[in-house]
Amino acid sequence: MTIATRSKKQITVNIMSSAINTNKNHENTSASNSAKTTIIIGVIGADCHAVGNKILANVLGRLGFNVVNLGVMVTQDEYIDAAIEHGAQAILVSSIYGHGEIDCKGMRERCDERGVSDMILYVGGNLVIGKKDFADVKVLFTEMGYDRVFAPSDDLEEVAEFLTMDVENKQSANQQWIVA
Ligand code: B12
Repeated sequence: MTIATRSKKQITVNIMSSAINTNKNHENTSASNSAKTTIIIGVIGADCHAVGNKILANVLGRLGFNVVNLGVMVTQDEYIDAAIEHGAQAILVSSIYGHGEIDCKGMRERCDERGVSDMILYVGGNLVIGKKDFADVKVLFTEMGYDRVFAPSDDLEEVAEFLTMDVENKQSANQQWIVA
């Protein structure tokens, strides 16, 4: 086994052992609380698929985000409550069981109603039932107001890069607005 293979295996073992730990509401999985960007994650609706959520929390925490993990079966208002409570810059919604279209609809409008119109909204997972062209899925969720839409196989390091870029853009847009 090469060093490269061994370290990849070790990372997988670490992630999987984290995935079987008991989940708690508002669990904070970041390496350090001083991380600048706070994100809210959770699995929406009646969806109880827990493994991907734990992996997301673990990986994004290790990549330097302050992750507030709401776990599974999260309502739209619970995400927004947590985002307001923790001063989060982004909400990452997961949907795995195929009912994403129903559960995720109205989230952008709810953010507007709750006074957090500039919240960055990402969504990912198995968003619709069965096999559908992902380009169509992307259009569907973008039209609902999600800033970015991710397939299950998308690279989480790239997700982190998008997050950093979108947060920076949001902050500079807010600063321009204050100056103007
Ligand atoms: C384990 C499992 C279960 C377990 C869940 C146990 C648990 N508590 O976790 C049980 C048996 C309970 C279950 C139940 C059901 N399941 Co199930 N389940 C699975 C299975 C086999 C594995 C899921 C998993 O852990 N994957 C591994 C993780 C790592 O992947 P992931 O969840 O996709 O998450 C990754 C990505 O999606 C991505 N991601 C996720 N969210 C987000 C968000 C953002 C913003 C980003 C960037 C990325 C991202 O990152 C994650 C980490 O890499 C899958 C099949 C499969 N092979 O995927 C079916 C599957 C997800 N289940 C399915 C279904 C239909 C169901 C049920 C509705 C079945 C039923 N009729 O009862 C119920 C739903 C129950 C409920 N209320 O949620 C379907 C969903 C079909 C669809 N979406 O079209 C699947 C795909 C099986 C299939 N091929 O039909 N299930």
